[in-house]
Amino acid sequence: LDSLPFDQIYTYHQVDTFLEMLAAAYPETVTLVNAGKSFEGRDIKYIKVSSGDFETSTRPIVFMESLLHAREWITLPATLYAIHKLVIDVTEQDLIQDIDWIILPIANPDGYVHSHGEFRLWRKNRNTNLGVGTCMGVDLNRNFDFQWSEASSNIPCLDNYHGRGPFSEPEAAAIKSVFDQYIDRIGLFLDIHSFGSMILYAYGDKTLPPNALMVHLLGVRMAESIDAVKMSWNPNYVVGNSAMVLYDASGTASDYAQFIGVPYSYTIELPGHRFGIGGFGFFVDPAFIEQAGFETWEGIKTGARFIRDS
Ligand code: ING
Ligand code: ZN
Repeated sequence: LDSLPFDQIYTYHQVDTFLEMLAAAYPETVTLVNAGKSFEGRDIKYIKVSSGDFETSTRPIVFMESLLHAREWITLPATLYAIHKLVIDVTEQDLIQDIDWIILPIANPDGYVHSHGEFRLWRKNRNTNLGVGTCMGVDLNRNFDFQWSEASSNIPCLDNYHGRGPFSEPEAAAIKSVFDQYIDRIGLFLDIHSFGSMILYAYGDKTLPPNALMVHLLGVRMAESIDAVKMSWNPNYVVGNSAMVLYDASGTASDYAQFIGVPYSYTIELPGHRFGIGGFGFFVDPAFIEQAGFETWEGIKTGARFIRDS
């Protein structure tokens, strides 16, 4: 447990076991919670990390999540690295002194399992879409209740199919339940995706939140923290409004978080495989796994300290 190797990609089951062991080994700081069940019935677990009593604390919360999209495997070790540095190998005590954390490593368990066994480039969840069409899966990052269906697809066979309605998918609803419970304390939301080396913020229709200047500022600072330690062959991070930098999108988790009042909400696109072209950017270079965790952690720390101090 104290030497979780960072040179490999863990399966859903291995992560589940790890979280159970972690909660058992560190009962003072870690609480394991089940946010709900996936379409196929897998648990969607997250940990709460606090040096005090999480529930009665008034500390700001950093909420981070990964693998909302199944094929974005590199995001998992990045999240596990953060857990490692917060709980097991604590070198910077201040990060748990005045900040509480919610970390949800596998937001789309069914899709993730499918991407291991059946189809490596699967993105969506595994809803059977019975009565809607013959293709499976809903894009969980189009299923949140902000501008739902405005810039996404109603065709179940497409990778950005938004589902039957806002929060129709149990995986998106599970994340919503976390927001519902802790919205007053969540100061920073990080939805970790890949790939593209980008830090993206609201909104997916090119409009901006009222505090966009500050959101951009913190985005730049997080990017600078990562760029300072990144591999030379990877590009610098690009920071900006998601629709201006990338493409229009609606119903995304990070837009939803910003809209309901989380002051700083980002989608972070980790770097792709260095030899990746097209879909191959999702493949994982074993030599980059630990580095991905290490460099992303630099950005996360910058974000966490900023919201603590502001
Ligand atoms: N990219 C994100 C996606 O869901 C995104 C990009 C996020 C766009 C948030 C707009 C808002 O398409 C990946 N790689 O999933
Ligand atoms: Zn994604």
